[in-house]
Amino acid sequence: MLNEEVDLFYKALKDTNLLTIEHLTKQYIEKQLSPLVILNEGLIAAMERIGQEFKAQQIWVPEVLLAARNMHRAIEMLKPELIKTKTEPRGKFIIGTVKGDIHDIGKNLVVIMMTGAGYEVTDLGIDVPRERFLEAISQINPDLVGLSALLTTTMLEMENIIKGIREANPSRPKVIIGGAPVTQKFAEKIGADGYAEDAVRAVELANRLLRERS
Ligand code: B1M
Repeated sequence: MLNEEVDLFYKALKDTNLLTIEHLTKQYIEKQLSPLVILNEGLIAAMERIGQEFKAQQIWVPEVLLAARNMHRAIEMLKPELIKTKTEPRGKFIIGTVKGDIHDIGKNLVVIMMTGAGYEVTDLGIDVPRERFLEAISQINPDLVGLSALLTTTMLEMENIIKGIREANPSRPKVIIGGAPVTQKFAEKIGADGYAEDAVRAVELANRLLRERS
């Protein structure tokens, strides 16, 4: 996507009028552009700019909240396109953003992509404590659990949750983690089964882990 096009998404994310992002997203869907290109090269690239402005204290939480609201709406519009490839049921997947963390845009994308790939997904939402993960795991008996964190402080909670999961059952479910501050090295350090950089890679990782298991 051209720089000028990313500018359009950036401006639409900052617009208080929800119609701006709706019109723009609709226009790009009608252009038959891949929904993943609209998402990654348009929306996520624009949101990264907003993150940089936030870091530099050029904008404040209300503006970031506005951008998040607009991003949610655009993702809702892309959702039918993103899950078009739905296939046979593959396995059960539980996901949540860990305790202390309320960022959910990336986690919601993982939900959409995993649903589209045929997983039966239970979304525990945001700010999810270890006990809630353990309770859901004992009720649902998932093949995979996904943990998302966007803060360097809350990513530490992932280790605590993984310890709880392993204490209950060392081999099941597989645990995958992700979120902006998370790395492969960190995943290895805390005993996760894998790390995925984005929602598409989360599906690839989940498929690989389940293949290796069987
Ligand atoms: Co927050 N925030 N925020 N924020 N926010 C960040 C994360 C930050 C990097 C901004 C910055 O300073 N540059 C910074 C964290 C710094 C740090 O810890 N090192 C930050 C901060 C500091 C905060 C507050 C503390 C601010 C404050 O109150 N003073 C506060 C914390 C609240 C809390 O959680 N307790 C806060 C609040 C908020 C809002 C509520 C205003 C809003 C969130 C709204 C919402 O989510 N509903 C918000 C936002 C929007 C952001 C930024 C700007 C954008 C995040 C985003 O949605 N990106 C963010 C800056 C940035 O990341 N560039 C920032 C788009 C999204 C698609 O990407 O979530 O990374 P992401 O998901 C990616 C991958 O990471 C991956 O897949 C997705 C792509 O496909 N992925 C997974 C995610 N989870 C995965 C799980 C997987 C696999 C892949 O497997 C299970």
